[in-house]
Amino acid sequence: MTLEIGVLGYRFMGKAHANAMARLPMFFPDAPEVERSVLVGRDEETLSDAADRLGFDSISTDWNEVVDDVDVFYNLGPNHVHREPSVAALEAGTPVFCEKPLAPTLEEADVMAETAREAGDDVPAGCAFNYRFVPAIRYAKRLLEAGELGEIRQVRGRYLQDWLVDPEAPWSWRNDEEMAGSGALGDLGSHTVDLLRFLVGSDDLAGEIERVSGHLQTFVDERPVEGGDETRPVTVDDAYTAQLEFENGAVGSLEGTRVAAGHKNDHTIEVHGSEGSLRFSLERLNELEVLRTDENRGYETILVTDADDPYVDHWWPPGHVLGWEHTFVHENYEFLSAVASGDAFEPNFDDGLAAQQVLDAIERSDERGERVALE
Ligand code: SOE
Repeated sequence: MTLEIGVLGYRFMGKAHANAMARLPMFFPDAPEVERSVLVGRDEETLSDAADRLGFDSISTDWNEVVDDVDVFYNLGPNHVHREPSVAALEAGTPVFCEKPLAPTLEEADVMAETAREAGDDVPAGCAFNYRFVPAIRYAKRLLEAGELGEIRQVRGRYLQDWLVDPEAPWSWRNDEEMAGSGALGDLGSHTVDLLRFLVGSDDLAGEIERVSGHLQTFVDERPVEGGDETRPVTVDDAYTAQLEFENGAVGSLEGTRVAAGHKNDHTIEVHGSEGSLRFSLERLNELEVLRTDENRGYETILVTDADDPYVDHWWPPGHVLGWEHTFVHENYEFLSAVASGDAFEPNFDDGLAAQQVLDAIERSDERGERVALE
């Protein structure tokens, strides 16, 4: 059976997912066969060029016509376009893979998660948190779940970028509250929150995040529109920080920013337990650093490229490192396999909603100037 895929969005994420689909038959021969069937967007000319480049058979400028026609619908559009087409697809019984954050607001994320629950387990609704599919992150999860770090006491997550340091950097939908929801908080913080939930969120580790305090800041209030003299207001945060309290009493701190000069896509996670610590950096994504308290003489660097490391046997011999794009191949493999077999897929819309609840609480805390509990 060949799965016909409809994809809304052909820019950054469209390219990343189309590339992943193209790699599947070569490197994951047990993945279901897929056909990049229809590419959805607004402008026919740009869409046709993109469809040729990304290997799609056809184009459509109306997602309504696509959502119940295809076997799987990918929603890779800007955040404000996540809800309506995703809900329509799920109501038509079509599995959906939606980019993160799940929606601009908690209310919209709630509706999406509720629709996904009603659609049932055999209509997977995935939220594309691709960093869960880094082999070193999976390796870290194994260590944590085997109890090797003991009781989890403290976690730290930082996602630093610098593409808005320059006040003349152009305005985009990512700077607009209506379209994006929030700025660094939603775009980057959603990844960090999801990774922490994935790594330490189970009941026998730290559990869910229960209380937060947060602070959001915007440094440049308006930005030039590309190709004109106009400027538009920036209505989202350039940077955020937050403190977390987990169910088991563990504490955490988060940072996300688009103005950290010198940091391009620098996502780091650190976990400290009673028996040891671990740290991961996206800039060295083939490695995991682990310290055990019984050999407390500095971190050991583990090169996570052995054949028995997660996903690695599909690629190259040890040391022939993987990159950012491989995370998309792995998540597409897992998601499309779940669609074909009718198995559950995670991260799903409930995971997207859980991340959104934390982001929303961070915003509420910033507005009120006090620590808030998750609702
Ligand atoms: C832009 O900040 C961005 O592309 C995010 O939207 C992605 O989710 C992240 O992986 C890289 O940076």
